[in-house]
Amino acid sequence: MMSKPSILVARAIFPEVLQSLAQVFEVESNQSDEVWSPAELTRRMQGKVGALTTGSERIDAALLQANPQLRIVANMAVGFNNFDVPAMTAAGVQASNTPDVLTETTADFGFALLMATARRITESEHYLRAGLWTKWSYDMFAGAEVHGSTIGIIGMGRIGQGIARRAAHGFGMNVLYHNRSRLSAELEAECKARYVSKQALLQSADHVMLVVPYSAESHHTIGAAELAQMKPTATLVNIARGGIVDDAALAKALAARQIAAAGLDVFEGEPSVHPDLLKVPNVVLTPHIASSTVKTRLAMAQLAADNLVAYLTRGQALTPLNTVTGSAA
Ligand code: 8YV
Repeated sequence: MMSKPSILVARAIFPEVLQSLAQVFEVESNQSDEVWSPAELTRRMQGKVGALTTGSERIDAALLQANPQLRIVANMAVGFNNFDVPAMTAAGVQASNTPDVLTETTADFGFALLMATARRITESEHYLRAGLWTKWSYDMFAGAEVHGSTIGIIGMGRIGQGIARRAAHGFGMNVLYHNRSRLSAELEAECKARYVSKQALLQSADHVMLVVPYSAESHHTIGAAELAQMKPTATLVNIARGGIVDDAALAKALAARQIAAAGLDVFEGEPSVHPDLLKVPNVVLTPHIASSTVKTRLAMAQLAADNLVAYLTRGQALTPLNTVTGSAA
């Protein structure tokens, strides 16, 4: 009998997904969810033809060079800035991600963070828990209106469009967007979204939502200069990636009330959070959970696993990020 191909599952995942992988592969797993250094990850990859990673594991030229047997890395995330895709292609390694299965769940969370930020939900809860609530008052935690206001979405991919639909159809919001390319007229009409320059968006939006993928080009899309263009009553929400916002500049702007509030699910250098963000009250902070419902995280893990099986048994990934020559199983 032929031995099963060996794969690495680099982080803890749903036991049922691990079990399904074990039917097809010899699996080395990490169910204790240890955080491996790059050197340890490189070492664990030895002898593996496939790997399942999350956004926290970096796949770069050095790791690929030390593992010439590797044929596919399946990311359990739609974002893939942890992958050096050109290096993977050059090394003949298939890259895959998990698009679509998380779109609506992540758009829901973007809206949740927008509501919590505009309506000061966590700030007021902290006040109540601290025993400071002694009486009702007319302006207690008075926040910004959401329904009927203007949202500016930067990054109009699948998740951005999901947020636009919620904003336009559910909350009667005026939707502006900025993106590298314009949507088709049909999609713009469906999302009731109007394309504007980044500057016009920053100047007129009551709520700015960031849903752009991270790249050298999108690094610090929002920094001191952009924050200065926003309305003093505006809110900013980042559900995209750390590094898209200059967190130090944002903390300063929040402390100075240059903008009203921010909601952040992602951070530069996470899981570390800029200490100045922890000091300001007008920011809602969550630990990178936008896709985290049981159903969606299971679907993401299953799709990543299915990519490994499809590529290593049939030579074709389901949601590939690159084209690899000589990919036959
Ligand atoms: C993941 C995400 O949970 O899909 C993405 O790009 O940011 C999240 O949904 C995270 O990257 C862990 O893989």
